[in-house]
Amino acid sequence: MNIRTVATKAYTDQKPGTSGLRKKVTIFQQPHYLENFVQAIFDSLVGLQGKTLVVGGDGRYYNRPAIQTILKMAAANGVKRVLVGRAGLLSTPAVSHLIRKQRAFGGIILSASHNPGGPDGDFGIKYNITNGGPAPESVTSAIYQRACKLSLYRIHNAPDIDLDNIGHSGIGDMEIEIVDPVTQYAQLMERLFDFNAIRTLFTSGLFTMRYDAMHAVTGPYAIEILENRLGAAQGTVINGRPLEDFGGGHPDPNLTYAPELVAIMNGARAPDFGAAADGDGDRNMILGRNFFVTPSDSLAILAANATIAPGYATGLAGVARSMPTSAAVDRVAKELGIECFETPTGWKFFGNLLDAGRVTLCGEESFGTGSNHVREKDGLWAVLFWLNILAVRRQSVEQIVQRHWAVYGRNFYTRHDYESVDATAATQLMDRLREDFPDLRGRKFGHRQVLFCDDFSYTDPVDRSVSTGQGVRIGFDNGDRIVFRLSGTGTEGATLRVYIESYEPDAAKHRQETQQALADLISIARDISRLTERTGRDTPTVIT
Ligand code: VG1
Ligand code: CO
Repeated sequence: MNIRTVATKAYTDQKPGTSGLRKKVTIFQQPHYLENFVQAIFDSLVGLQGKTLVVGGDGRYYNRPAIQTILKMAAANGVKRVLVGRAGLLSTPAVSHLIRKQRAFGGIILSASHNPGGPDGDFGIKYNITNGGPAPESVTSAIYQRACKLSLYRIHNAPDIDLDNIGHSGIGDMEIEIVDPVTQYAQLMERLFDFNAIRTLFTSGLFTMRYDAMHAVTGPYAIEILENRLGAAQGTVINGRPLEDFGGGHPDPNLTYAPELVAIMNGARAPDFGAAADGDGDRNMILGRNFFVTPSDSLAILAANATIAPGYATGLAGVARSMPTSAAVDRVAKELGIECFETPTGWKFFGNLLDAGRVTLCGEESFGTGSNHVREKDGLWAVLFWLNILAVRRQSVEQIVQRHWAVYGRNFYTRHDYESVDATAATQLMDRLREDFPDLRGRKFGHRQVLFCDDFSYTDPVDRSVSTGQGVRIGFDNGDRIVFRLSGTGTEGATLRVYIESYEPDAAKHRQETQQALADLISIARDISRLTERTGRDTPTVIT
């Protein structure tokens, strides 16, 4: 046999966060670090032998060597077949789709999503289960437990596999198939959306778009779908070539990290529609001409207009949003008479609701929107959904949003991130906030009074599993809300996220600038948490 069993020492820091294990590349490059985690995954999966896995990543630095290692280890651990995206590329939603379509046992995604890449950047690895979705906490904690005790891993002594050509190969008894990363995903999109209507819009000469792939994984998907299949002008997709360091950028589609697209959309003769996706293709940003659509509003608008798209023509079973996401979609759900769920942050919490058929659309304030078509959030899907709505309604992005607010009211919303804060200081800030609950309850801040404060805890309505400590919520009598959370995806110190929301029914006030409209609440949030005193920061690193 060509299988080697390698003695190794356990690493005790391999605890998956909000979305898989994310660390600096240099951490992953420590001896056996990647191998240990992969073996911990394989050891924790009951029934993996003889089954199929899907493997791919966002193309960042270390993607290729990691895939080679995973293939050799999969062969040594009894996997029967692995599907790999050509050049090692597969977007997160495309992996989710392939797992489902090929009835694979699961998939491994190499990505640190929106975190920067390159030798000094971040790398990540996450495991997705048979339904195509991120492993739930029961699985990720089993993997972590296993990693803490690991003493050996198995790997096949095989040469590297050619990842760049479509076709079949193998290692030992294990078959490997290199597949086109785009084709099956594009077919799925064609089934969900009215490609004819969108093509007519693009070829009318009255509509232009810019899509920023941020040199990350969605470039090939967007070029094939938008330009080749839908007839958008060449050059609609910018930064379309995946690069190992994302061209030095931060592949996070927001107003701060996508400055090129933002400048185009705010410039002279701006296109009608702008969009971007993140490193692994599961996030999206939606822009109109000189107009930004908050992800929370985007979710609400997709829900309100869902039946326009053929894939959702029969209506929605229900909707779900993460707790910090604004309640804009709740109002739509109420109007539609469908269920609306509030889950902890992270897509893994939507899986059970989607599998049980309780919800059709889900979303997070962090630029994530998706549906039951896969079990991940899906950036291009959201962009195509918007295109379908634009093609049918023939109004501008801004008009669609303004009219939505006129009907439902506007949930003013912002998130302030304080990145790379001292980890102890951040933890203490959260602890103190919790200690202050009794004192905060009922307290008055100008015309507002604190109605409730708690640490969000969630009981999954399907399997009754309980997740605690999911973020501090402070709710006011007028519906305003402040949420504090520590990020579970960062790799340096701690990132404190402060989420601020205020509902405004009066259409005359809907055109206010967001930071201005929320200025009061923003300063209440800073006072309550004694943010500057406790973190040494007086301004956020990123505002979305
Ligand atoms: C962030 C977002 C969360 C999202 C997660 C993964 O997590 O807030 O909504 O699901 O990233 O997105 P955190 O713990 O840093 O707040 V991605 O595009 O990295 O897979
Ligand atoms: Co992502």
